[in-house]
Amino acid sequence: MKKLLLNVLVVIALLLAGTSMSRAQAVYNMCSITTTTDTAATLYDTGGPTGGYQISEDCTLLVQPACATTITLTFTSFDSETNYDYLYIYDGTTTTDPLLVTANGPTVPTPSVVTATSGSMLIIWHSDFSITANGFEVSWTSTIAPSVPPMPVSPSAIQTLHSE
Ligand SMILES: [Ca+2]
Repeated sequence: MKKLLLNVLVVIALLLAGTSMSRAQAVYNMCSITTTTDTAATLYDTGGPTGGYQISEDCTLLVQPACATTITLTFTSFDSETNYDYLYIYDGTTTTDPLLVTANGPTVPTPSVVTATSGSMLIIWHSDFSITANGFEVSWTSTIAPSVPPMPVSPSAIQTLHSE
């Protein structure tokens, strides 16, 4: 019986550890990485939270959290040169996948919150050869498919996990 209690405590501890891990938010600038498996993060233009972007930037960021059923991206701020500097958000891994939103100009796009359901989100940024602006701040969160059955978990199942 004590062993069962210990096992239950171990499972609870693992669940808590998982929760706190998914709460730790990364912060990136566009063009600093090309892929990420982060379930949640904040993304700025190349100038970061305080600076604008530069001319002639072309970058992609593929967001692919493991087992993501949804990835939801929210525009916190947006400011680019109208008609020339764009941020595209796709539901998938390539530009042939559904385009969720295109952002350009001095305000956040409509819709300002988009959700990818393919398991991947492709973010593409382009600025042309002249004129820059303040850039953007976006952030995403994910819904992850459960990888183990929810409670109740049998003691024998926990033993199996431990022996692996
Ligand atoms: Ca420009």
